[in-house]
Amino acid sequence: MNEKVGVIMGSSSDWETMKHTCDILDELQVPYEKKVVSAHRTPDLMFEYASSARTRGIQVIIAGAGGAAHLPGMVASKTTLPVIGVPIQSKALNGIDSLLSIVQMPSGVPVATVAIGKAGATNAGLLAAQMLAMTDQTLALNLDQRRQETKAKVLESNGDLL
Ligand code: RP5
Repeated sequence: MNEKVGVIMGSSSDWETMKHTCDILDELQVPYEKKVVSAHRTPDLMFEYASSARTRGIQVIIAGAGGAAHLPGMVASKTTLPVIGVPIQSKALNGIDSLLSIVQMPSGVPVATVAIGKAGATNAGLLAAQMLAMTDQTLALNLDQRRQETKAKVLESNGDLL
C-alpha cells in the first residue's frame, strides 16, 4: 500500500506522544510511514526526507518535536506539502517551548500547529485524514461515522453524572 502520510518525530522519546497520531491513522486505515528525523541531529536526513516526500507519494507530513522544536518548520521550508506540527510536552517547560517554536512561523512558510501533547497528536492524525478525505469519499464517510460515535459517547456520559 502506498503511504500517504509521513509521520516524523525528532527523537524516539517523542513516540509515546506520536503513537496517538498513528493510532488514529490505523483506525481510519490511512497508509502512513513513521520515522525519527531530527532537525538538529540529522539535518541532512531531514532535508532529504522533506524534499523527496512529494515524489514518494506522501500527501501530508505530520512532524512532532519538543523543546527547540525546529523540525516542522524546517521540513515545511523544503516542501509545499501541508505540514502539521505537533508540540511535544517537554519536561523543562511543559511544552510551551515546543508550541512557541512550532507555531510562530514567519509569513510564507505555513505549519498547521495543533495542541501540546496527546490531544494534539490525536488531532494531527484526524486533520491529516480530513485533508485526504477531500478526495476520498470512503475516508470521509469513516470520519463522519467517527464523529457520530464521539457524539454518542458524550450523550451517554450524562449517565456518569448520577
Ligand atoms: C527534540 O528534542 C525531540 O523532538 C525531543 O522532543 C527532544 C528531546 O530529545 P531526546 O533528548 O529525548 O532524544 O529534538
